[in-house]
Amino acid sequence: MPKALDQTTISRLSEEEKGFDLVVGIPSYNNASTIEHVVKVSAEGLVKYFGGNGIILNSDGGSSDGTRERFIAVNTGNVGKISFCYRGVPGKGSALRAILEAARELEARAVVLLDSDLRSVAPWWLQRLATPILEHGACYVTPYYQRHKYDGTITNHICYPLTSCLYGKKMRQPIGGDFGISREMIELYLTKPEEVWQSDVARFGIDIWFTTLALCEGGGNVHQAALGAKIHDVKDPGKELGPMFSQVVGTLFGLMEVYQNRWLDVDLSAETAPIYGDLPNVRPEPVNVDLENLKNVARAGIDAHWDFIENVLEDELCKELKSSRESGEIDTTTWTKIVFSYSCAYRNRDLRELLIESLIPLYFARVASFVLQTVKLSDDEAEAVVERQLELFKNSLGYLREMWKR
Ligand SMILES: Nc1nc2c(ncn2[C@@H]2O[C@H](COP(=O)(O)OP(=O)(O)O)[C@@H](O)[C@H]2O)c(=O)[nH]1
Ligand SMILES: [Mg+2]
Repeated sequence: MPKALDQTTISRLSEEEKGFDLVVGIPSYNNASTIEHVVKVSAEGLVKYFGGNGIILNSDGGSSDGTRERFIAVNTGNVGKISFCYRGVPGKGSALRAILEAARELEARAVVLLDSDLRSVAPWWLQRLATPILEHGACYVTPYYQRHKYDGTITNHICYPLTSCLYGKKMRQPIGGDFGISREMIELYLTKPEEVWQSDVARFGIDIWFTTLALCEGGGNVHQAALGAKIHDVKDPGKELGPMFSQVVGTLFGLMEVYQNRWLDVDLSAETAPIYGDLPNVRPEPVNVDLENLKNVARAGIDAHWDFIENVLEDELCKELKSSRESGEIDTTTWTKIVFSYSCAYRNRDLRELLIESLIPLYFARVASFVLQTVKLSDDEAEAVVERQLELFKNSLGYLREMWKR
């Protein structure tokens, strides 16, 4: 029985034909100014690449700016569309749960999820995200975008290096938001217990949860879709990313315990998941970072949490960190050990809230340091810095394993 769909929506879905090749799912919460474009592009993509064999769903969180009305008003020709409000914990994860449930009701072969604040989305994105599933047996597809060097900071400094080195597949955008999901994975996600859907998975933890489960339980056939630039409503890391950070990183650390048998005693090579399609030659929009603000927030936060931080990290590491307390910057080596130490400590339920709270200023200091390190570098050169950071994570796995077992 669906949990995130209400009876009215279930009845509406039951009137649709069954067995679509593709469901396009668009979560929204106050995206009236951008959703129209995503809907138009989805309809075009469905017609052009899938012979119209699909439907567009909007799962809204109770927008007050007329998002749903905008969605409904778009003329999509013969392509059907349905908008509904999901039930459950307010958040992106609940919105996506409802889309998966709807896709299951419709017996769709695959779902493509597209964020409603996307401006660079194009019809061929659907083909790139769905074809690995429909034609090449993939269970799950993450996006592969060209992003500005300062965009995607949680991805670059935590999710990408940690997920790649733990689970043995490099997926450059594990929390990209635009995913392709197979029928098998839909089923698997929906069979997870209710308590999961009451956690941060119901919020912004959903993306890393999707990806981690696909890597650990999906049988290994995961792909990346070459999509070009991701242009959407960006957030300044020092000002707006706090709650998202806590939901994403809390979920990621929590899953390390669930799936410890996948990485604790297994040596993995971290090979790149196949990239489907040619990378278009595009230049992403620059993201502005308020560096002074970032460093100030970092310094103040590290100061405020110093006693706690000292308890979490080994003495040696604390000594290294003392200079960061003044500079508001953290280098890659120190950062790697901090992330590993925090992930170990996260097994203690009582500490979780404080751990995340105190990790945020440390993360800001890492981002500040990265910004300074790459200020004169092109996006490609900055990418090489991210890759080197991943290498360091990989080479330091022994440190993590030893600490985890202690
Ligand atoms: N239904 C619903 N959608 C949400 C909620 N929060 C975020 N979203 C949607 O999730 C997508 C990603 O959110 P966004 O804020 O752009 O996150 P970011 O791109 O990862 O920084 C967008 O389509 C949002 O509309 C929510 O509480 N409810
Ligand atoms: Mg966005």
